[in-house]
Parts: sequence; structure tokens; C-alpha cells
Amino acid sequence: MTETPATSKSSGIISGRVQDLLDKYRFSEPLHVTRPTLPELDRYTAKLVEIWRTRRLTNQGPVHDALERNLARHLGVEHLSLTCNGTVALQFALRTLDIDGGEVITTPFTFPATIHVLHWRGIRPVFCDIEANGFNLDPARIEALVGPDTRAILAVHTFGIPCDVAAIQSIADRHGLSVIYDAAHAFGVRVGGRTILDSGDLSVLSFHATKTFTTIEGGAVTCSTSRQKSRVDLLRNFGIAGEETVNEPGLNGKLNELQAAFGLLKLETIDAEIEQLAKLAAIYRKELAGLDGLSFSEPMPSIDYNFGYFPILVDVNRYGMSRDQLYATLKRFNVHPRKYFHPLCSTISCYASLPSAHPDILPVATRVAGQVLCLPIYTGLDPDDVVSVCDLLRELPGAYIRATESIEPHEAPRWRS
Ligand code: T4K
Repeated sequence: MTETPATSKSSGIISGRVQDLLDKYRFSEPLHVTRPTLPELDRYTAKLVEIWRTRRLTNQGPVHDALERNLARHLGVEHLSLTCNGTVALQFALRTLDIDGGEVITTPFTFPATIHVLHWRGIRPVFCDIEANGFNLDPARIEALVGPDTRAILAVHTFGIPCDVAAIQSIADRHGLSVIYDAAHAFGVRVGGRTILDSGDLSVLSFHATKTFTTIEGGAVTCSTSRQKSRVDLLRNFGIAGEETVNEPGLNGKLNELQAAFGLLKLETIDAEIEQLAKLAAIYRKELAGLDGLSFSEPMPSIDYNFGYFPILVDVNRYGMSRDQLYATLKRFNVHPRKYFHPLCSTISCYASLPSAHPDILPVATRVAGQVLCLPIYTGLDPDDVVSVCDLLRELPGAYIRATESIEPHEAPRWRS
């Protein structure tokens, strides 16, 4: 077999067999990690016509309020406040619980927004490692990190996989801590038929364009009490309680009418979309089953997931390619997975010097961040393309010349690819 090596720092040596695979598998259209499904344009236009007629564009208008009600009903929560995005919703959650300063125990394996909001509120993040066989905060390691300054636990239902909320709550109860869930990925997730959004004191959702349910940009706080909801409502509207009354320094965190209209239409189709995602995830699981070196989590029957992400872990020794080699090579095939969540937040320069950020005390998160790859999954993704991606994943290692000396084991931390 002729080898036609081409070297690049990020992809290593490409053998002639990879070239054969490129001829066979290269996708003509990019397969991104996700792609939003849009409402029917004429139905959206009809909603816009009404908004044009009334000229009510924002400030908790009727469309906003309808979405807030419908979402609360759909998600099975009593109190929900819409916000302009998930990051601001996290800020409101902390503020609503009066968490200013001190320490909050959280995960390094998350999107930077989770940690940045702590920084913005003058709170010191205390990083806790994740579970050995999962992506979420390890409850067994939380208690040792509780100190006199600890105010709360901020856990993430990473990739929509529910945290061990019972274990986290019992630690919080023992130490009088608040619990906030970053449920940015957990739209509609239920355990035993019950929403996970009523766990802890408050939960926060993201409705960004990359999320299962989207309002383009957007988010929400789900609250345990009507009092908390009133506080979030106040905070998202500059703290204004009445025409001549400002209660506290709030922000502008409102979702506008045009985005709320988009959300109302998305809500009509979201269940069918999640069903489609579930089918795509099942194809991945079936096709990748038994492929040595690539692992993924099996869904639990008692949990309703939203299947917004399909994360796999790449074990270089068993698979024959590192995660970074696979990532770079897949791009040549026009497949664009993402390394969510690499780099770990604990390695970001503004947090790396924290005592809790040392990689030696975050061994699982450090390993997982070096192995994880989120494969394309979105409504409208052709099931045959999922099968082809899996075929490619099966064939690639045999065709790939290991050239580790030309490859940096981990790319420099960055978010954009
Ligand atoms: N907490 C957690 C755990 C989070 O994951 C996030 C956000 C937050 C909090 C904060 O919530 P928000 O404030 O964002 O509401 C994306 C999203 O921007 C971010 O919302 C999300 N997490 C994160 C996991 O992913 P990027 O930088 O990876 O997105 P981007 O622009 O590279 O998009 C990924 C792919 O999606 C593209 O390759 C193509 C596709 N795409 C993207 C957009 C924006 C589209 O097809 N259409 C689009 O409009 O961060």
C-alpha cells in the first residue's frame, strides 16, 4: 500500500488509507456538533405581523408572558422567569439567594459561563472533581471542600445528565448551604417522570441557539417559591418595582417579544424534536457498541433525557488515536465535533492559581477533558450520516499512522476551533 504522508501539527501524518477514506466518507456539507431547527418561517412571520401591529417589542409583553406560562407548564415547574440568556440567569440565581462573596463549590468541567458568574459576583470558585464514571460533580468529594466561607454548591447537569441531587442536597442540608443547578443543558429532563428543575433552591436554563430548546439567545430561572420568582423578575428589570420605585440594583435581563414568539413556536415542536434526537443517539450507541477505545454513557430507563449532546471518551491506548488526533482528522472529513469541555475551567488563567485548581486534585476531570468529544447531533441530521460517521470512527484508527511526535498531546486552551 502506498503511503502519501502529509504532515500537519494538528493532524499528524495522513496515510494513503486515510486518503481512501476521505474519498469514501468526506461529507459535502459540514456536520456541526449541533444546528438549530427553526420554526416554519410563515408561522413565525404571522407572529411578527401581530408584534408589528401592536408595536410591543419588549419589557415583559404578552408574548413573553405567554411563553413564560407555557414553558412552566411544559417543564412541570411552578415558578419560572425568562431571561435574556443563561449567563445572566445564573447571576440572578446567585443574587436571589444573596450569595455575594465567600466560596461556592463547583465543577471545573463546564462551560466558562458557570465559573465566570461567580467571579463577577466576587465569589471564589472552589473546584471539586467529577464522578469517576460520569461528567457531573462527585458528591463524595464535596464535603471535604466545605469551609467557613462556603455559601453554596453550584452543580451542572452536564450534557443533560442529572446530578446526584439527593446526595448533593443532603450535604447542603448538613452544612446550611444553598444549591443552584446550572441546568443549561437539561431542558425537559425528568427522573421518574418528575422534572429535575425543582431540585436545589434554583435552577437555570439556557435557550441559546445551540440548545435543544432555543429562543435564539435566552434563558430562565426556575424557582422554588413565588417570592424567589418576584426577586428574579425585579432583578431582570433594573430592580424597578413600580413607576417611581426602584428596590435594588438590578440589570437588564429581559427576553424580548420577537424571541419569545420564536420560543412559542419551538415549544410546539420540541417533543417531536427530542424524539428524533433520541433516535439519533440510539443509532450512535448501536453503531459504536463494542468499538474498543470509544466509550459513551448508556441512558437509564428511569430518566427522560433530551439528547442534546452525544459525548464520547477516546482512550488513545485502546482506540489507537488520541482525542485531539481524532478531532483534527474528523475535520478533514467535514465532521466538526467539539471538545466540550476542554480546557477545564480550572486551567483558565484567571482561575488556575486557585488552590482547588491544581490538576493533581482534579484527576477525573483532567482525564475526561482530555478524552471527551461531542459528536454531531441535531434534528434534521440524516440517520444515514450518523451511521457513516460511526463507520468512519471504526475505520479511521486502522488507517491512521500514529505520529505522536508531531502532535501536541493537548492543544493550547482555547474555545474556538
Ligand atoms: N452553563 C453551561 C453549562 C453552558 O453550557 C452554557 C452555554 C451556559 C451556562 C451559558 O448559557 P448562555 O448564556 O449561552 O445562554 C456554545 C454556546 O454559545 C453556549 O451557549 C453553550 N453553553 C456552549 C456549550 O456552546 P460555542 O462557542 O461552542 O458555540 P458555537 O458558536 O461555536 O456553536 C457551535 C456549533 O453550533 C457551530 O459550530 C454551528 C452551530 N450553530 C451555532 C450557532 C450559534 C448553528 O448552527 N447556528 C448558530 O446560530 O458555545
